[in-house]
Amino acid sequence: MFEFLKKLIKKTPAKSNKIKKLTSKKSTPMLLASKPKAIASVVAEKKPGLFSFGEKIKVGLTKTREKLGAQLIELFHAKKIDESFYEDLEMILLSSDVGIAATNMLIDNVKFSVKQNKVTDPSKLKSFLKLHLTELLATIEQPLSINQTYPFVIMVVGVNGTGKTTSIGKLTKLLIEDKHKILIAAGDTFRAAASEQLAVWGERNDVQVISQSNGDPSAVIFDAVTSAKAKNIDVVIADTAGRLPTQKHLIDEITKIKRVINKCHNHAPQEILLVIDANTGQNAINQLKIFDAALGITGIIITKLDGTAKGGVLAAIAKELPVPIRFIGVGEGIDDLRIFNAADYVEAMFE
Ligand SMILES: Nc1nc2c(ncn2[C@@H]2O[C@H](COP(=O)(O)OP(=O)(O)OP(=O)(O)O)[C@@H](O)[C@H]2O)c(=O)[nH]1
Ligand SMILES: [Mg+2]
Repeated sequence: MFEFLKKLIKKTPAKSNKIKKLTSKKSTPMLLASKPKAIASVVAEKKPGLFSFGEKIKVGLTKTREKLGAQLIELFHAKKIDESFYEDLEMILLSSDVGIAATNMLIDNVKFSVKQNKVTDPSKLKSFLKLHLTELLATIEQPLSINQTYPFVIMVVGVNGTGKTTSIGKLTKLLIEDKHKILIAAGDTFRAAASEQLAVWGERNDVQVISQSNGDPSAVIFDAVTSAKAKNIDVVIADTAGRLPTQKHLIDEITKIKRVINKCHNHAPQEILLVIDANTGQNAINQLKIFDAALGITGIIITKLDGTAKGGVLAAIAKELPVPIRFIGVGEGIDDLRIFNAADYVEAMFE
């Protein structure tokens, strides 16, 4: 795990036991172990942007917060806590993309807290709602850990236009800041412009991009992993073409890509990141289910949280198919990728 992440996690308030277990696992990043311990934290100190999760996500979630906030203010001004109060709360959560299962669970938990604390004033409920949402989201707060056999291969997959290539550009920068040597594989051979787009991100980060004109995606990524082994590269990030969960032949193709990577290096790919556009709403769960069944998704990047996304889909994921949210995208720029932090996220949604 990045050293600066450990710092960040320590700062995070009350978590469920589950997440405590997840984040307290003592990992010994092979690469960082051989370097002065301070390096990553020095990098982090020089880059205050990495810590400004709260601010950027707060700006990003302005529209969500304004809408949600207005609804909640009205709700919390209700005279008493009764069934119609909970029905209104249910509607608010559902319209924020939280999904039925997570909404039911949150309402049950809020009801329990109300009873236990003998609360009768509706205005006190906000803190319970925040608490239980944070607990739920904390179960999928598990940062990326680059601590397995090298090269560590990250395969990036998802539906068309969700932000895969852009996220690779941003992630490359974060990993370079954590002192990793990176190689990018242009595994989207479907569109001619795709490798050009990736080449631009390669230049911005001063990182080599392996591509082939008219190449087979599996062959391009195989070449990149082989080259990474020869050059002692730590991390290979492989882009792939966008595909819909309904396009069976393309889902089959991506499982083949995974198999080929595994033939080149039997621990790889160590990470399969699904990139989800936050504006997708409840369809995100469907995307996750199909990509997970085909590939075994190990982590998620939620992009475009700076737009008009309602933001509740993360809670739906936590409840229905809890795959760790590694990062969130809060803009199109190279610094607009944030390590997901449940407490800060909930704070940005509500306050
Ligand atoms: N506002 C905003 N825009 C983003 C974010 N991430 C990506 N984008 C934009 O979304 C658009 C699509 O991004 P790409 O990275 O090309 O998406 P992709 O998934 O690689 O697309 P395909 O390869 O065509 O499937 C671009 O205009 C990006 O700048 C984000 O977090 N916020
Ligand atoms: Mg792309």
